[in-house]
Amino acid sequence: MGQNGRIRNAALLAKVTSAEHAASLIASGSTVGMSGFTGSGYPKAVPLALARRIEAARERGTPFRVCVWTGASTGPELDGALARADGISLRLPYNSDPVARERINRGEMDYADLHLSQVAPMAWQGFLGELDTAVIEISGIRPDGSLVPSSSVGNNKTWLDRARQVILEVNRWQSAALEGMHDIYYGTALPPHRVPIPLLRPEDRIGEPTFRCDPDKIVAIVETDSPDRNLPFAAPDDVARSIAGHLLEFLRHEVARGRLPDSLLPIQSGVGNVANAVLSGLLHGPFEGLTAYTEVIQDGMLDLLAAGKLRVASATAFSLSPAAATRLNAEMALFRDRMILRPQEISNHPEVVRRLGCIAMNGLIEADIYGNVNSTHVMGSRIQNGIGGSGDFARNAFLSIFLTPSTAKGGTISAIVPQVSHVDHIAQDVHVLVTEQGLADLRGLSPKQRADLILARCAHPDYRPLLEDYYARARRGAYGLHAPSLPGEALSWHQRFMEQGSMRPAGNRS
Ligand code: 0RQ
Repeated sequence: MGQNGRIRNAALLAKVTSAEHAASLIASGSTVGMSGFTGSGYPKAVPLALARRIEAARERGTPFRVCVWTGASTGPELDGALARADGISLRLPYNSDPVARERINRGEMDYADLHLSQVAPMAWQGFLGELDTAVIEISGIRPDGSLVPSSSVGNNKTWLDRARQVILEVNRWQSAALEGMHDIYYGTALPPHRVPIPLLRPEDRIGEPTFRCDPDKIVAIVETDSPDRNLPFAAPDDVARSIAGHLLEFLRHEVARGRLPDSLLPIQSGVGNVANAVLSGLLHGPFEGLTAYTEVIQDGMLDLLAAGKLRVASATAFSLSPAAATRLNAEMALFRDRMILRPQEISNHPEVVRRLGCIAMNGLIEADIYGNVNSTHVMGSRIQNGIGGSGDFARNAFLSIFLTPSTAKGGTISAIVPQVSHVDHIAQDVHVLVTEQGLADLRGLSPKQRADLILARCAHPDYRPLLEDYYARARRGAYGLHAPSLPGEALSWHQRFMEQGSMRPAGNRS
């Protein structure tokens, strides 16, 4: 049934229409909840049609903008197209699209950067406002009308429940074998009716394999056959390999001291070069029977699953290179029973992260000598991406690790600074800091002990003397010697970069 065989319910098949017609049902000024998480499972036809409609409206002199809520980042057909058309008034809860980022940083588009686990509960609390339309990519519709999720789950359950009207994109590109892999938990509630999330191990299934949706709310169904935004993966460079090396040595040490089990604890890992290097280090490392309780399943996790090193991976989305996506689709039988995709309020749930004792591994923009971390704002005011799930995991992890090269922008910026220009993760949530220079285990240390260790182990040699000089003068300062600082001077490093293009003082540009 259905042009692409994925719509197995006759009443819903009758609602198949064009992307243009579906987009015509979205009103200017309304709020649209779209699917999508780290470039997977986002709608690919309706947002493009909506962007064309917005551009046509502008040419007629009628401004047309919508609020866009998603799971996390999407793809160029959604954030890119709508931002290019200047069609987004407010975006939440995460963005990594370069066109949207520019608009946000030019002050032309509002952006609410939220903890990803909190978005669905906030939508239920009501202060975000009404949700007018849900536009959700799925991989199929069952005869009973239940919806088979696609390559991400994100906030889709909540958008389908909260929206006044629902538009579906049924994407044949997504593997039919995804059916049965998802675990959609319907037990969440607002206080005072909250109950414990009954998830005790990463492999536990506590919900249903499909989304429920009132068929009367479904106003349009669009059939597509389009790939996710799968970006090619950069192979780990020497810096990433060094960071991974320090971290793996530390994990071995923690196991030897009896502070971690042999199979470690459920890992959460970000995406990108450094995370990739850590995962390939685990592939060749001594740990067996690993588990992952994380946001996204990336290439390295597939390799670990295929090698039998990783027993199970629980997440809310895939984030794969084109080669890995092709591999997953071809070898789904090998992987599917060991992967679970859940709503992001569960994949990132603080209660579950704390109970399981996750090992959180996240990137950063800069850390200060006391271990406070800025993950989001370059020079304190330009948003890079957003806090994403890093706060959900870092605050609640058994072991919260932050990983970064010690410099950025060709060495003109030190990632270790006297004082971060924006704080996402306070020092209490940063247990371990790793750069290619070394690893600082900050657990249980006082501010001055942390500073000594970060300077010695993590700072780049080009910047270490400058940091040591600052810190020595701060320790002679008169105001407070618990966490010594020279407030007037601390942010001068950022000032220097903005004025001179380097954090090194003039005359010190070797
Ligand atoms: O910008 O591409 O213009 O050169 O920031 O930096 O080095 O490519 O590193 O991709 O790991 O991103 C914090 C942004 C790091 C990411 C951040 C510039 C740098 C480059 C990217 P260019 P890199 P990464 C897990 C939980 C928050 C969300 C999160 C992030 C760009 O890790 O978004 O953790 N984290 N989610 O040049 C100025 C500095 C800089 C700097 C880097 N000190 N000053 N610019 N950059 N450091 C998510 C999942 O599980 C999916």
